[in-house]
Amino acid sequence: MSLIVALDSPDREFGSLVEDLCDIVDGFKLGLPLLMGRGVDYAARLRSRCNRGLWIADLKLADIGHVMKLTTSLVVEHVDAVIAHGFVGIQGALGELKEFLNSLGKKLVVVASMSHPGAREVYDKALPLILNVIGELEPWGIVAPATRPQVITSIRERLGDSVTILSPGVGAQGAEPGAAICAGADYEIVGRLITSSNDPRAAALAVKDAQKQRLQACKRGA
Ligand code: FNU
Repeated sequence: MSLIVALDSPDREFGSLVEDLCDIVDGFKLGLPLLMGRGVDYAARLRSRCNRGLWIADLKLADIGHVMKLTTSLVVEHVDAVIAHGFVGIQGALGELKEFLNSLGKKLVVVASMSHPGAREVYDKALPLILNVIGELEPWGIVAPATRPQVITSIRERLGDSVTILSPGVGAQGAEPGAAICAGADYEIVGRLITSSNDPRAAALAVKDAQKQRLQACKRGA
């Protein structure tokens, strides 16, 4: 199963957790609080504890291309992919960022919709427009909410199999492990359910097991 662990707390030493989870997860996503609190070099220190899997900087960029590139350049050497918002559009923004990341052999991930309840207020309404942007831009990956699997299904139908879908919202935000994968996601992003556990390795293994069971059930049409 496909599991990426979100590391967000700025005041937590994640080194041993990363080492503990390294052989059982598919990657780590570094949040803004962590990167701002610890400094971008911390990404390199964490990565030295687990040099495998997909490492993502969740910068949630939403600016002109010039500034998104400047921000990205501060951390990009330590990660494989960077997350940006889709609503800023292509010209003078995401197009420039994608070109910059391509030139470095790095991946762009664009937020298609978000996992919190307020995403219904604007994001859901804007989804068709954001999907136009994503369809034209063709980023490596997109973010879509595990909390609303029907959104994932409709995005997958619209964009096909070529895009990688990463889904946050599992655990602390209410989605059950495996639900997003059943709906068409490639990876589930899980933070607090694992990082706040007394035994993060056991929690991650439990998520993987639940994903497997859910996937078997949904393949049977349950
Ligand atoms: P957890 N995240 C999210 N929803 O939660 N990048 C989104 O729509 C989105 C995200 C991130 O709740 C969030 O920043 F686009 O503890 C956090 O790092 O499992 C993680 O996914 C969820 O953390």
